Amino acid sequence: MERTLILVKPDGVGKHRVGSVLDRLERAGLRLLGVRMLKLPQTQAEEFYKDHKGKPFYEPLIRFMTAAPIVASVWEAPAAVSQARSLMGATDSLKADAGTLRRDFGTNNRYNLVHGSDSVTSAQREIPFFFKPEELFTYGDHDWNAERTEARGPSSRVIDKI
Ligand code: IDP
Ligand code: MG
Repeated sequence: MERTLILVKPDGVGKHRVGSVLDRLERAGLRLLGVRMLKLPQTQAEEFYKDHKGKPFYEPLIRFMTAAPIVASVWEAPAAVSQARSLMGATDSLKADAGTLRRDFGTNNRYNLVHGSDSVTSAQREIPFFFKPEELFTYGDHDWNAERTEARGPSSRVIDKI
């Protein structure tokens, strides 16, 4: 199993597309392990994007990412990193394939709606920026129905209808 970090960037929050991002990941079968909204502090943004320091787009990228709240989330699937990157599309929203999040809701190569870890190693570095281990959940799809599952046992009450 792989884990990946997905950020709905400030433009995605401002465009009311948080639900669209989470919805596409959920529908594709990735499992949500944790989610939170925050305003990215300057120092954290600089550290997060430190590999891009010195590039012409670095300073405006930091200004963009710290300008308004983001929504951070962690997802799990057998190939979570590449699956999420496919759903996102190419960095430049204008060049991303039709049907991808960036093409459908992004603006250009800076304001591109979402961040997704580009490798398992990146995900392992990025996830702790936003989540403590105990803030990520391990659960089964049917855990919510524990009462019904127990009811199937020989000595349990059967609750089919309320
Ligand atoms: P990625 O988000 O698709 O992995 P990166 O190359 O890691 O793309 O760049 C990080 C972020 O920096 C992009 O998501 C985008 O917001 C911004 N960015 C990348 N290239 C450019 C550019 O050429 N102009 C403006 N912003 C850029
Ligand atoms: Mg990247």
